[in-house]
This record gives sequence, C-alpha cells and structure tokens, in this order.
Amino acid sequence: MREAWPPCFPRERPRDLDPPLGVPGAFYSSGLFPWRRMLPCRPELSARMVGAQGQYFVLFFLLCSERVHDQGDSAMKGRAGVLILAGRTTLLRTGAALVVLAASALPVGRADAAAALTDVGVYEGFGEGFAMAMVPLGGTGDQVVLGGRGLAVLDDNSLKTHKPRWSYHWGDFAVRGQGGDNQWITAVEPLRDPATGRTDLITSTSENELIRFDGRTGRIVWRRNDAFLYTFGDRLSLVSQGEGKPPAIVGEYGTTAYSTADGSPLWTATVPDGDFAPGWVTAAQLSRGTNPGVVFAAESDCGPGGGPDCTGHLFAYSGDGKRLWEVKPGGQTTFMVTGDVTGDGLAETVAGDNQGHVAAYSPTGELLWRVQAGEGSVGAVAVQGGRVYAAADDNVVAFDAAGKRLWSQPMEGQVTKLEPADLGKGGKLLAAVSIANRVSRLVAVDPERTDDRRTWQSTVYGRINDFTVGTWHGRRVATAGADDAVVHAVWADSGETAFDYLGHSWVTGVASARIGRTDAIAHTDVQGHVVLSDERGTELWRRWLGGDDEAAARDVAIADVGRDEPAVVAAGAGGQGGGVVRAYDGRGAELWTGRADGDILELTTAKLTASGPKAIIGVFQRGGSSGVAAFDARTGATLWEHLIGSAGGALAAADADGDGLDEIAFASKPYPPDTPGTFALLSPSGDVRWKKEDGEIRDWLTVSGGAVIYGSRSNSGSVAAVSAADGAPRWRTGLGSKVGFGVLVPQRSGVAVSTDAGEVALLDAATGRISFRTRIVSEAAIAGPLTVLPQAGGDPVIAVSESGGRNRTKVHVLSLDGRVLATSPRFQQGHGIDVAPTGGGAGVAVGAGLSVYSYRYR
Ligand SMILES: [Ca+2]
Ligand SMILES: [Ca+2]
Repeated sequence: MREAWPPCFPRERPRDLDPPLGVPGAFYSSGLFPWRRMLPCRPELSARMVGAQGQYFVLFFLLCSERVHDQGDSAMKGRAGVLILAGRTTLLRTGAALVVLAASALPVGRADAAAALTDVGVYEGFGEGFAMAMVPLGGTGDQVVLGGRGLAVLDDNSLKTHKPRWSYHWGDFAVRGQGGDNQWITAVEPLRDPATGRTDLITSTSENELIRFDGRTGRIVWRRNDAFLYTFGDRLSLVSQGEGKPPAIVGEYGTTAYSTADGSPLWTATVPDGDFAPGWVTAAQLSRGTNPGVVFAAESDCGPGGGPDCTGHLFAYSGDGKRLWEVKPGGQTTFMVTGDVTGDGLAETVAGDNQGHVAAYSPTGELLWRVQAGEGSVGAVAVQGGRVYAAADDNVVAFDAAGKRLWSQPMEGQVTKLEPADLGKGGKLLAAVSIANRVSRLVAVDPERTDDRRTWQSTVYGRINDFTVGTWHGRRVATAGADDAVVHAVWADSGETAFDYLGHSWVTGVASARIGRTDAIAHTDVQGHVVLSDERGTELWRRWLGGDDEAAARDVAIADVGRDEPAVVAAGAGGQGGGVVRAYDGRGAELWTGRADGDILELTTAKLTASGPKAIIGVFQRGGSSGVAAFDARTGATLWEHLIGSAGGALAAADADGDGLDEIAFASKPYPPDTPGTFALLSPSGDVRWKKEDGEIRDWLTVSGGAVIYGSRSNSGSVAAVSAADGAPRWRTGLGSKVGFGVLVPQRSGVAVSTDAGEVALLDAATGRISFRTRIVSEAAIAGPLTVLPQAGGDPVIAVSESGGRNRTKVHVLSLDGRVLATSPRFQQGHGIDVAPTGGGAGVAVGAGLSVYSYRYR
C-alpha cells in the first residue's frame, strides 16, 4: 500500500535538479552558492561545488522523501490540537493547554525476546560514481574502486553477484541523521606502502573527511574529519616527501598537506594577500630529486563570469612546505595541470583561463608561452608527450612544446574531463564530453591520426563524473563513473562495452515471491532499473526498463501472467512523456511490453474477467492529470485507459460488491494545491461507478467489506471509510498525525496503519474502532511502510519499517494485538520506501534509500 510519487517528482522536477552533477552552470548562478563566484566558467564547475552539492542534495532528498512523508508536516494542525515534534520533546497542545512530554516518557513497544529479526543480506547501493580507480588491492584478479555514496571495491565476482569485495558506508556513524546516502566519496587515491607491500586507499569525502582504508579489508586505518578539501571528480594528489618517507596528501580548495601515515597536518601554504581563495592544487615535479613540489591556483572573488580584469595567482611550494614562486596569470584560472612539456623531466604548470587562453610556466614559474585555445572558457587541459591539449568551444586543440597550434578536433559537446590515457589502439587521450542533458560520451582520441582523431565514442545516459584506465582480464579498459549510477567499463582499444556495474540509486518499489527455486526479491530504482536478487542481495539479473534518458522505474509487482511461474512486472516512465510496463520471466527474459499515455506511478493487479490471470493495473500521470490503465497480463495489451484525475494517485483493487470481479478504487491529489483531487471507484470494465472531487489528500487506499478505506491527511491525520457502492462516508477515526501507510489485515477484518508520530494502529474495517495503538519509534523517525507476514499455523504478523528521512531506521514486527515481537538489528541508511514479505512470510525485504535490506523473522 504505497503512495505514488508526488506530482513534483520526478517528472515535473525542474531539470536543473537532476542529481547530481549534470547541471548547467546556470543553476549555480542563482545566488544560492558562494562557491560559484570563485568558479565562474569551469565546465566541470558543478562537480567542484561541495557547498552547493550539500545544499543541492538536501533539496533532492526532500523531493524524494516526499513519497514517504511530506516535509513541513512536523507541525501537524488538527481539530483536536497540534502535535509538534521538536527534537526529543513532544509538545501536545489541546485547546489552551500545553502539555510537554519528554519523548522517553511516551510508551514505546519493547521487543519480545523469544522472537527475532535477523539480517539476511543487503543489495547495496552506492549511487553515482564520483571517483574511480583501478588498482590491485590484494587477493587475486583486477579490481575497480567505485567512490560514490559510499565506497565499493569491485572484482570479477562483483559483476556476477553485485556484491563488492568490500564496501564502506557512513551507516556506522554515531550521529543520527548521517545515514550514509547523502554523503559522498569525492576522491580516491591508491597508496602503496613499501614497508608492508600493501596498497591502501586514501579518500576524501563530502564531509570534510580524509580516510585511509586498508585496501585488502576496508578497515579504516585512520580518519580525520577537518580536512576541508573540495575534491569532487577525484582531485587529490600525493606528494612525495623523499626516500623512505610516506607521501603527503594535497587536495583542491585546501592549502594543507596531510600525512598519509596518520592524517596529521604537515604544513599549510599561505594564500596571497587579498581576497583570494585557493582552488586548483596539484603535485608537480618542480625540482630534481625526491622532493618535488605543489602548485596552487588561487582566485580572487570576481563575481559571476570573472571578467577580463579578474585575475588570480599561481604559486608553488616545495613538497616539504617552502614557498617557491608566485605569478599572476591574468584571467581567471579555469583549469590547471602540471606535466613535463619540454622533455627535461621537470614539470611545467599549464593553466587555462576564462578568456580561452592557455599558458605554460616553467618549473621555476617563468611564463614560457600563452596562446589562445578558443573564445570561451578553457574547460580542461592535458599534458602528454611534449604536447599540450586544451578543451575550449567544444574542441580539443593541440599545441606543441613551444605553444604552436597543431590541430583542432571538434568534440560535439563540452569536454568536461580530458586526460592522457594508454588506450592501446584507441589512442592516447580520453575525454568525457557532455552532449546534452543526461547524455554524455566517453571519447578516445588518437593525436597521431590526421583526419577525425576520435577513434571511438561510447554513450552514457548521464553525466560522466570521473574515469580511469586500467587492466581487466589482461586487456586495457576504461571505467567511467556517471550520474546514471552505473559504472561503465569499455575496452580501451575499441570502445565496446566490457562490463557495467549498477551503483544503484533510489529504490522505488519492492516485491517478492518464490520464482523457480529461489525466494526472490524484485525491486526498481529511479534510474529505470529492474533488479531481481535473492534474499542475500545477490543479483540474479537486472534490466533497464527505459528507452531513453528520461527512463525511471516506479514500481514492481510479481504477478501471474498465465505462465507456469509468476513474472516480474515493472512500470515507470518510458520516455517522451509516455509510460511503460514490462513483464519479465524468472530469468529476466522480456515477455511483453505495454504502454500508457503517461508515466506509470504504481501497480496492482485486479480480477477483471471471470477466467484468466488478473489484469495489471497502473496509475499513470501525464502533466497535471492522472488516470488508471488496465493491461492484459498475458500480452501487455491495453484493456482500457481512463484519464480521470488530477496529478498523482493511489490505487487499490478488490471485489467491493461481491460479484466475483474486482473494482478499482482510485484517488488523485489536489494538485496544484487548492485544485480538487479525484476520488473514484471504477468497475472492472473501467467505467466510473462514482466519483467525487474534493480537497482531501488521500495517501493510500484499500478496499474491504464493501468499503473503500483511506489514509487522510486532513483533520490532523485520520483513517476514513466510504461505501464502495456510492462513496457515502461511513466512518472516520482521527489518529492525530499523518497516516502515511496502511495495509489490510484480513484475519482481523482490519487495516493496519502507520503514522508520522511513530505509531502503528489496527482499525476495524467496518467501524474504524481502534483495536491497538503501539508506538514503535522513540526518536525523530516516523512509522513507514508496512506489510503483513503470513505465519504458518497461526496469526500473521505485521512488519513495519521506520521511515525518518535521513534518520536511520529499523524494522519492527508486531503481533495482531500490537505487541512488538522483534526489532531488526541493523540500522538502515535512509528512509523506508517499500516493504514486501519474503520467504512465504518468513522474512521481509525493505527498500530504504539506495539499498534493499532483507531480514528473516522467527
Ligand atoms: Ca619540463
Ligand atoms: Ca465486484
């Protein structure tokens, strides 16, 4: 029983809120973010705005979480009073009286020691790849490091099972609210320790952390949480400290070098006097021997766009912290690299600016040359084999060591990353090119060719954040992390797909059934993926539901489609404003595809004919309208489709009049606000039996005993019932806060509901009388989606997930008389989105944030 996505998400979500990095600079010139002023023209600008990222993701999350509970509902107005949740204190205001209760004084259910919910497994999500590395970390085989919303080390087995070799999330933080799916690994740098022979990982994070992980086990060697480095897109450097000494760490926007041995600060560079902020930072071989240097770029605050008079500083330090030189390059630095241009073994500093210039400086800071690469901002610079390559105006331009222009290669879009790369026959340069919103390409360039120097291109439906080149099964491979939440690996010589790995994004729906000999869990995500896994989280198969870059999967059901075994039926946005519903067999083979005239938000099944399997029913939405579509379960053919409501929608199907066929209850939300929503009952043939339009917000529906029962957001949250015959009101029971989820409990002729006040209640379906009311959540979380687990030889139990935004959550199992029988051991990350019984009622699967967790109940 789940609420559909609200109208604002994601179809009507503003395009510039697309998560996370494929964002045009315009979004950042909105005045929200101070960082933009330092970075007016960088094409990879958004990738570098940690401050912006933080705010941005909060925004994104809020949109996402609306499915579970509307933000701003923390104060819940009602007829009887106002319940305000503020920290650990609850203010209960009734009439003129204000009663203050400590949260700990509220009754909270206690788990029964005889029963338990135990961890079975998790299908882990890591979100978008921000930082990629390929490095052997121990053990056998090649490995890929995925730095996203967490860290995953992937090997050959990971491609078969989806299980990382090891992984890290922030879930073990002691601070509530840091749930792990709103934090990012921003850079990954392998560190080989000659003393132990071990390769570890130095990582920076969006939480101002530097963390050193043991590469073999993932154990944290050390962590510091005050390293203010803004290194999105993998911009950390290691600086040699001389023979026998561990290297130092420097990273962009930082001026401090940290020890790789223990994370301690070693030295801090002084930014030039005036209103300058540090930006680019990179290690550089500026002198002979084992003590190289670090080059910093600092920019003045010139406001948006920079302007021709705006200038910054380039300045260099020795690796042990002594100031070497400083220059004012003119223009505002938009990219900087160091590398040997002249062939003498020492590094030149090459910087691009917002006026299209590229300048090269000697290891001692003298200007060698300054040339024009284009009219617009220089988006990327690379140094390789005595040449300088610069990206500007959608071209890559090559210069020789003296700054003479050699050639210009059109790239079809903005180059967001350009690096030297050993691609074998593929060439020597690899570029990420942004083609359109959510479409980019990985492009191999061979500088030695004479006509079109692009040897291959590989398209990604997302923005490429980072890429790296390494070896996989003895062959060169390029792996890219992108905001489609997939790690794309292509063979470096041909550009053909080597493999991909689903980093995974927001879970949107969970369903479960025994398919073949497996207790399988199907789930969908907001990027359009449909995944079948076992209870341990081992991936059996995954498919992409979508047909273009707008694809999103919203819901999944397991249904009888007239074959020997049930099918996985998933639905969502199919692109170009249309919706798609697709059935797969137990091995992932596509059985049929159905289409709807809008994004399909939610699925159920309904018996519409006397014989044959139940039809597949979906709520679909197009613009500000929504409706119901019925599909033949054998073929996917549309049986009927009615656009009858305003946006959004909730759905339930059951035989309300006792004739053996199912009626379909439908409710849409008042949208825009103050526009009436629709509440209707449809006959099996899709005709409207009755329909009313009012301002009541119905979060979920169910049908029982000739009544349509729903959770209402009005009257401070109530559960109400109307007659299925004519829609006439039957009963209404106030619960004092939003009743976000509800599920039928046929064994008690009741409906179990969960509330934003953290309660689970069971109401009689005929009268609305409350038979129990149990508080399960003692902190700021709310009670989330719930389901009924059948128990062999006895009453079923109710499983409910807490659902507290970024607060970490648990799963509870309650008896039908409201006793808490068991509580899950694991704190999940993020918010509970959907639950499904597994193993014939022996367990429960919970979609929460980026991951799907599985528990067994005994
Ligand atoms: Ca040189
Ligand atoms: Ca009926």
